[in-house]
Amino acid sequence: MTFDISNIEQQSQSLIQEAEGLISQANSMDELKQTKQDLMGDKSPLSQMHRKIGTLEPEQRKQIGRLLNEVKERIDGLVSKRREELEAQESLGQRQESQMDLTEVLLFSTSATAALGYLTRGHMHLVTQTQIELEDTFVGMGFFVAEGPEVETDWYNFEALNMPPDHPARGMWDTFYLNLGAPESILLRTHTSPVQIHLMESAVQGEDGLPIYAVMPGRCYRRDTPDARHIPVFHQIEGLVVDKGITFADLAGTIEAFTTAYFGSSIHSRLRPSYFPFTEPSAEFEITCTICEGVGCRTCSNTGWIELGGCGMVNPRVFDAVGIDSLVWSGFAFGFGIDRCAQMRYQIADMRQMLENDVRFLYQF
Ligand code: FA5
Repeated sequence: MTFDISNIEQQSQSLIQEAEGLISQANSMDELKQTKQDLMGDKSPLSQMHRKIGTLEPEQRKQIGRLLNEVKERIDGLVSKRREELEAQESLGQRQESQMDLTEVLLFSTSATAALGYLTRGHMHLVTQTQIELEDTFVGMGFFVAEGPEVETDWYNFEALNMPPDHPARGMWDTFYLNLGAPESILLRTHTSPVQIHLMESAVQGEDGLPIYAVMPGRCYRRDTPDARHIPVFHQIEGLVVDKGITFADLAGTIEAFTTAYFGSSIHSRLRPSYFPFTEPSAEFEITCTICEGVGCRTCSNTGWIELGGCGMVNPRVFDAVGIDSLVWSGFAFGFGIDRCAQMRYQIADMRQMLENDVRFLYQF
């Protein structure tokens, strides 16, 4: 638009109307800046008009000057108003982006505190709860609870358990080594069985002596590829009984008594021949599938049974390693996954969920 001095008032009105339309259509600060430049910049009709004022008669100059100043102020006002609107929209958008989902608070809360909208206090992780329940079950059966180190020497994790260097059974456990080789390998224990060795050593050397009826829970580490039933850092609970006249029937009876005490009377156990270097004979023990209660389902591959752990009679070579006379004493040992136990008990499809720290998962237990 170019200004025609003879029609200045009408043209001022048209300019204001045009400015209103353009300014209201500016949807960002950049667009608004450009619109202002088009309306009021050096090349705008308004500036061109200002430049012409000098050529007018003094009286006309005053009148048109005032009119153009009013147009300029009006456009300035429209631009400022639109700027404020855009700033408000921008900060609302930012707040919405960074906003917490307050409905999650209710998700994490128990029904009692949900009404108040408060976060509940934290609670023990499912695996810790399961460990404590397992310990209680075994304590109720006459066992005591012992612990051992997570960082072990090769001797405790392998050699004393009848796996000398180069024994092929070491391959059963893919190991994280902290220091491989001389003078002795240091590693993260692959199972809780080395705690058997610590216990038997201190029973022989210390005051407690024999017999032993103990369970030993703890964290274990393996270079296992994570899947629905395996994680690289998991938990086992080991059992060890050393007494006079202990037989395989005691082992089978103990496993069955534990299974019904912990899982309920509809769940039973069975033993199947297996191999572990530190027990002879050895077995895998299975329990009735907790998902289908023995009928057969996908989880148990339609067998009705699920493997929980390994067991067997303490190998006399292990007794030799710790200085216990195997002609006088006999015993059994077992070991199974605490995480696997929780998975079975609470029917958790994928064990990896236990490590993800998603409180919506954890608060279910
Ligand atoms: C052992 O570790 C033997 N030490 C058990 C044992 C003890 C046998 C005493 C005889 C006498 P195994 O590698 O099968 O055995 O592991 C036992 C159980 O630990 C498994 O059945 C499973 O429940 C659990 N487990 C093993 N690896 C993992 C893993 N990567 N993630 C979760 N659970 C695991």
